[in-house]
This record gives sequence, C-alpha cells and structure tokens, in this order.
Amino acid sequence: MTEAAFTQRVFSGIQPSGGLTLGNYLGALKRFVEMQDEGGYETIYCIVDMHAITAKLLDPATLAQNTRELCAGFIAAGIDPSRSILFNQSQVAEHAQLAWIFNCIARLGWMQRMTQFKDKAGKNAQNESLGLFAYPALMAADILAYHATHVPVGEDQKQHLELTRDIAAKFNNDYGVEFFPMTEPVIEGAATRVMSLRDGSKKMSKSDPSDMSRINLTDDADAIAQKIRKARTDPEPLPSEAKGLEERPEARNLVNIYAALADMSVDQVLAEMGGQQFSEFKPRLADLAVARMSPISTEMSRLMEDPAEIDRILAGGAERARAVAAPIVKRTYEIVGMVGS
Ligand code: AQP
Repeated sequence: MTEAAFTQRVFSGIQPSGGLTLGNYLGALKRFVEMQDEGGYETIYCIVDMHAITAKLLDPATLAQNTRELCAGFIAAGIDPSRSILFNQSQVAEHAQLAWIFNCIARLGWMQRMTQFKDKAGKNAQNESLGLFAYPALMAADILAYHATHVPVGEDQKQHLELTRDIAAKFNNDYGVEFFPMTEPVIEGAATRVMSLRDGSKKMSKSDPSDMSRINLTDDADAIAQKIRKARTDPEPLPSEAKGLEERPEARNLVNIYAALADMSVDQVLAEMGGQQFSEFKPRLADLAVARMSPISTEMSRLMEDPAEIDRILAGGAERARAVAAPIVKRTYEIVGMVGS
C-alpha cells in the first residue's frame, strides 16, 4: 500500500505537569501560534495529560487545574480553537491504542538511549515508572495518530522526534507499507533551548525545585523583574557579536531570551546593546518580558473564571481530534492483523 502525499499537518503538545514557563512559551507555544497563523497547515495542539503523570503522580485536583490552566494559556497566547484543534490527550483513546502497538515496535535499546529519561531518572532509574521509560513511544503515537508531518518543539525534544521517525520507519518496513510519514521536527527561533536563570547549563523547566530558576507565564511584573535581576551572569559587558557569547552560557541565555521576545536576531540585539553592563541590560529585558507576557497572563486569568467553557472547548477539540485519529488507528490495527468489526 503506498500512501500518496500526506496532508501538511502540525501536531504538538505540552504536559500539564506544572504551569507554563518562558521556556515552553518561546520554545514551543509561540511557534504553535505562528504556524497556526501562517496557514498552509492543519494545526492540532494537545495538552498531554497522560504524559504528565509519568514522572510522578500528581494530586488529581492539581492535574485537572493544570490542564485547564494550560488550555487557558494556549488560548491567551493566540491559539484559536476554531482554527486549530485544541484538546487534552486522555479524551482521545486512540493515543493509548496506538502507543501499545508502538511499544511493540520500539526496541528497549532505543529507549535506553533517551537522554530525557536518563536526566529525569538520574541514579534512581529502577524506581521510576514504566510510563516514564515508555514515554517516547506514547509521544510517537501522539504524533503519528494524526499522520502529522511537522512538529514544532524545543531543542530538548529533538531526540524524541528522531525516535518517532525510527518507529514510523520500522513499522512501515516490518509490515511492508508506507503508512506513517517521516515527521519533520520544527526547531526554530532564537530561544529553542531556554536555560535556567540560576544555572546556564540546565534547561529552564516547570519541575525545577527552584522557582527562581524560571519565569512562569503567571508571574507578575515584580516577580519577573526580581528573577531577571537575580539571574546568574558574569562580570563582563555584553559583546557586540554573537561569537563573543560562545563561552558565556548565562549571558547567551539572556540575550537569546531578549531576541526571541523582541522578534529580533541575536546579532541585531548585540548590534544595539553590545557594550552594555548587565545592570543596564537586565531592566530592559525585564520590561520587555513584562510587556510580552502580562497580556497573556491577564487573559489566562480571565479565561480561568469560566472553567466550564474551557471544558467545552477541550471536549469539542477532542471530538474533532478523534475524527482524524480514529481512521488512522483503525487502519493501523488492520495492518497489524487485529480482527475488528
Ligand atoms: N527550556 C526550554 N526551552 C525551550 N523549549 C522548551 N520546552 C520545554 N522546556 C523548554 C518545550 O516545551 C514543549 C513542552 O514541553 P513539555 O511540557 O512536554 O515537557 P518538557 O520538555 O519536559 O518541559 P518541562 O518544562 O521541562 O517540563 P517538566 O519539568 O515537567 O519535564 C516542548 O516542545 C519542549 O521542547
């Protein structure tokens, strides 16, 4: 069976494992909105609640609250639920159904090489959940249940996207079909890897125990200014070219954040601000971050006043998502030889 041209379809997701960070926004959500607005793609965005319980089980009320807040955050950032499909993963059973097939396609050795598992499990891997280990197979199912051709993500997800392609290729090869597309990662922008404000070698993360390490989308102006003021830097002024940032991870991080928020290139930022001390640059960065993020957090709070409306949006999105995924997963089961009615 040869699949002709695949529809240009974008899929991506974010886990409701905590509140949105500036890293999630610049690395992923901002690109989600741009790809929706560019046109030329069907865009499907998912709050991946099944992934959110892999690292640790969340209090049920917290998971539900995080899911609704993330939905509000997507909409406040510019996702339009009438133009994009917006839903939470657990409402579309096809994700889990396809993940089982992919658990049987993926090899243990492939999973053992995943750096995210190694980072999250640390020295305690034997005590981690099977779900955390199998996470990349579920992620491949999230993407391939829609035959998605493009996946906007931050740099940290590159290896998982490569695994998705390996799973698709092995499935196609094992069954002699050209059923699953070779999905392209879309890793673009000045801030595809936003680093912790406390440690330039660690990525900014929702689950970092230190709140000072990240900017949350819900932080107020004072909190943002304080976190940027206290962000770790070095004593040198800003260089006037990107090459001068090579050995300066903390400085590079703040310049990348500025460039991404201002929609400028790093070279443009440095042409304007090269020579400045951090005492000058940090307040400018804080003002820009507040100007870009406070309209989003204000709108998020407004949307959160009506959780029933959020639930309606998620249910409507799930129905539309199911309409795309169900025939693809049904056909997958037929290819595998599962007898259906
Ligand atoms: N620091 C980051 N810089 C750029 N992009 C980032 N992303 C996450 N952190 C950064 C991108 O955000 C999307 C959603 O990520 P996720 O929630 O599915 O999981 P994650 O990558 O594990 O993000 P976190 O914030 O670190 O969550 P926890 O702490 O729960 O593990 C992805 O596209 C990711 O690349």
